Amino acid sequence: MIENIPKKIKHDRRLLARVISQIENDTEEGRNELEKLFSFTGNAHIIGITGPSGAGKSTLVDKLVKELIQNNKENKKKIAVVAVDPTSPFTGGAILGDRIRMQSIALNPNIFVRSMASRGALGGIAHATQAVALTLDAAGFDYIVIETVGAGQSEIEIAGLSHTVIVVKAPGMGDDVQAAKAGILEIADILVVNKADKPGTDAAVMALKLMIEMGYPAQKTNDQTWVPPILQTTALHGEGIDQVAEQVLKHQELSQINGGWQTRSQTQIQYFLKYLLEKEQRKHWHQFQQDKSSRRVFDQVYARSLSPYQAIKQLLKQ
Ligand SMILES: Nc1nc2c(ncn2[C@@H]2O[C@H](COP(=O)(O)OP(=O)(O)OP(=O)(O)O)[C@@H](O)[C@H]2O)c(=O)[nH]1
Ligand SMILES: [Mg+2]
Repeated sequence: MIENIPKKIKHDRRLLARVISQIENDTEEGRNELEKLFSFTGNAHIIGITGPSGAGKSTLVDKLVKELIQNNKENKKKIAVVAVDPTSPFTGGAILGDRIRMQSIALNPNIFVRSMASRGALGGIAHATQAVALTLDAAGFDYIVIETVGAGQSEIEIAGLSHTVIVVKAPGMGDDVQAAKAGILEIADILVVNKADKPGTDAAVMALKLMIEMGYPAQKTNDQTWVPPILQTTALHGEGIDQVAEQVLKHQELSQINGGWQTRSQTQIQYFLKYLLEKEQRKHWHQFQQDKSSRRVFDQVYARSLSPYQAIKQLLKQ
């Protein structure tokens, strides 16, 4: 048992890395540690970055983090990056790739980069990511950038884990507007068309603009309504990154004024609680399956003498 973890992980990176692993793997030690850290969380601004594979998210993160650090020379902001990798932990290839693409930030003492393999654990990826983010929050990081591949579920989940969501697209990646529409409007705070050096950029920007205009009719917006800006970047050459950083700071500022920030922080907590509750329920389920009296209830349902609704009521009573 490590004494005074909250203080120590602020200064000891190896300890921080170890604690993160325990918390990520949801070990008993990890849960104990998070228990101690929890009251020190709630300060970090969490930035989620999602979008199709290969859109340039990691390249953009690398440049964005540098920009945010440079923006804040005087008061030395600390930034952590969590790259959630969808590939198997056994290949390791893509994780290494992320490390290389984020090379220029990995050596800065105010920046901490962490890759997570997403293992396909039952609903656990989002939870593990969130637990890691809480640890970094307690360790005093001002910004936590979470990169995840935008594939179905994880795209929705990232919104529940972040204060600012950046959706990255690249021109000519074949994701038609219809498909892009699903979910994007609900989750994107900032839209980025990366690889603006490639043909098709204008068309991609136009398509997104139309979508935003339909979603946010001008007459309904007011000073406190955030309308997602559409930015163009060539992350590879660091072009347009200053605007992304500027919009992130603007969004952070506005959401702190209009209450959006606090609402999202509460949503994040709700996600965490929901996961824990569901986990408890899964435990119940395993117990039911082993328990004799539960099996009698099952038998009645097999025989159609009891409805599933009644059965659950009885099981919960036991
Ligand atoms: N032409 C061009 N290529 C870029 C740009 N940004 C990134 N790339 C390249 O696109 C490829 C994918 O970039 P990544 O940053 O790994 O993309 P990603 O979205 O993180 O990919 P995954 O993590 O695998 O989903 C790399 O070869 C980058 O060098 C850009 O602005 N222009
Ligand atoms: Mg990446």
